[in-house]
Amino acid sequence: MKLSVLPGRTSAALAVSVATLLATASIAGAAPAPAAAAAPDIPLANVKAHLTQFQSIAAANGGNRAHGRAGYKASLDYVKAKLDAAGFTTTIQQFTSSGRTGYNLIADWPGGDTNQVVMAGSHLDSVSSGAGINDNGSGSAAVLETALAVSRAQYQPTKHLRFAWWGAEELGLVGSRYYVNNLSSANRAKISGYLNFDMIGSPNPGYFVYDDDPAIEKVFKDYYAGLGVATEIETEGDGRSDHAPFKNAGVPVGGIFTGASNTKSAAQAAKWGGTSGQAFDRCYHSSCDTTSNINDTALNRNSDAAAHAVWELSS
Ligand code: DTR
Ligand code: ZN
Ligand code: ZN
Repeated sequence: MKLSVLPGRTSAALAVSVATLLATASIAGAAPAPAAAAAPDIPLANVKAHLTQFQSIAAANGGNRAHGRAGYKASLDYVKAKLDAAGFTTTIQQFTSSGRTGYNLIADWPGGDTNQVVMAGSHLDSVSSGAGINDNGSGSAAVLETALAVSRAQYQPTKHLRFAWWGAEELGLVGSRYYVNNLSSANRAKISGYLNFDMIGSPNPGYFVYDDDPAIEKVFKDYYAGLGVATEIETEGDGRSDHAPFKNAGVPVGGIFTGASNTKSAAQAAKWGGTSGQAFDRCYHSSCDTTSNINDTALNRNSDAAAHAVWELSS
């Protein structure tokens, strides 16, 4: 049985854990079943630090991080540098859309069965009207921090982990569709699931779970149930984000979402808090989608949900 020592555990705590384990084993007469490695907590401060970086990048590059603009490439370079330093194998996939060059960033975590690939992704581009911090800095930062947590833990799951940051989602899922269309059928068949994170920190949040693959949906719903948080099926636009090309290619997909321009109902406000009669994100696709346009509780819960699903589905 491999004892994974998560960063931050004191040696005393580890000693207690080992002693308890041995005691249990000796009492029970048999070693307990190996516990599935649990995902570590994703520090909200780390996720928000990435959002601050994305906002600074937008401010230094014409006010946005849109496809084909300097702010997008600077965002990609920021994310790639973090992943390279953390031991990922990164690949930049280039494409052209609307006469401008776009880029996907793919990061593979070495190890695991490459015939069973678990992917987690988010679009990194914003609209041209603003910095795109909730849409979709929130998903991009959560996926980045989940990948960095894998590195910190030196997690070695059974399945192979691959993370992706898509370009030109706002132009019509261009980057993710380009990726899927350029997979061989053999490589496409190796993807056992794709998890999508697009808008997961909305200021007036709902807790929506994609109702696509039932097994993936259950992982998310069970996670929130453990927090005592009610969830609803995502209905604000099936197929309106980067999971759609994977789903259309037959890959099991899932994801979470905190809402965009739809209005929160009184019943939803009663169970989730926030303001009824108001959009989940009043700054959707607007210049006010800044670091002030984030609900910390939602971002915290959903970053942890992302890590939980990655650990659970790859173990
Ligand atoms: N297309 C996304 C916003 C969006 C709308 N409906 C959903 C459902 C699930 C995820 C995202 C979305 C965007 O503007 O990036
Ligand atoms: Zn958008
Ligand atoms: Zn989005």
